[in-house]
Amino acid sequence: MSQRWKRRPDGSNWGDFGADDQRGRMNLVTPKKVLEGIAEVREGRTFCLSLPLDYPGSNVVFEMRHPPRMFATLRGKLANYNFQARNLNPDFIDIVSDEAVLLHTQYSTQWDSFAHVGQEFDADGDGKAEMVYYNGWRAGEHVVGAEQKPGPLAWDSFEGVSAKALGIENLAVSGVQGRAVMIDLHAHFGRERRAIGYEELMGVIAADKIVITEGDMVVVHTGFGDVLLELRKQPTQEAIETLGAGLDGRDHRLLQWITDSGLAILVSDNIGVEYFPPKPGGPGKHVRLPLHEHCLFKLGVHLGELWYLSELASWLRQHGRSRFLMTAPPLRLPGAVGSPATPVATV
Ligand code: UVW
Repeated sequence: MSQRWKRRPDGSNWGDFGADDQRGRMNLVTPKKVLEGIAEVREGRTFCLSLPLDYPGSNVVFEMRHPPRMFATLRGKLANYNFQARNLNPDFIDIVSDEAVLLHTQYSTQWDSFAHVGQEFDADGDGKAEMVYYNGWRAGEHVVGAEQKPGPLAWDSFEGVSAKALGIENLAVSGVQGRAVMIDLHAHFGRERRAIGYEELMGVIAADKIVITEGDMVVVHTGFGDVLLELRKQPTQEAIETLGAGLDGRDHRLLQWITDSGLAILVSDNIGVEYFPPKPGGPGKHVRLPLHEHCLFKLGVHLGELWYLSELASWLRQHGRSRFLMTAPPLRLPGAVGSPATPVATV
């Protein structure tokens, strides 16, 4: 396939992994990196890095994202839940339960695919911006939007959306296993609300003697996962706006560090990895979410958000370590722009 763009965004790597690439920096997670991750397994101890998927609770964090809703499937006209097989044959004694779930894919512990955030950008060089995503894949043609079809239920009103390219299944098939490195901001800044720029990040990396090499998966602990658990599914606007650190996407040196470090993916236990709501940008046209732009749109770096990292972070600190084996596939759900995850750390 020939390249889909004539101009690529400044600072992007479009085309470097091939004209059709949909894996981005996951290309750097080679068999050697998986073996490096496995070499970090010394105790055989595992940590679940997911919140319960019904956290944060309510829709206060993002108005459009709601907790999972579960439904019994139907068996004839009966709910297929505690269903007595004697309804099929009086001699049967089995009972069966089965469900369907309405799951907002980015409600809780999740991955962002590259189809999550694109940009109005003049990739074909005709002087007019078009809607494009990583590597020049296009809105409409590849990331196919909804017909504005009214429906009786909130979730079927805009049916038919699908990322025909860049969907999260591309991440799933890569396995998402390799060496990961913890940066523990919480150990240095506590729950202070703080936009972490390049200088502060480098300070933490130096103080904790952290080494990141090409193809490592980087995990940033802010303590926000504990905040959410303590709020017991009743998050408050105040907690969201006053607690926890985030990476400062408006700091160009921090973005350049993401480029130069060779990190393959970037994860946090906070809402959006980056400081959110972001600091004001501009003047002139600019993006709302600069770290999302840099990672998802320019570099092909998947973002993991709302993970649960506290137990792992404290274990690593107690044992003087920052590296571990991470295994974190999303759902292999074709066409989805995001996915819940149940990541596992092994030390
Ligand atoms: C933000 O909007 C901060 O995050 P996302 O949409 O990736 O969950």
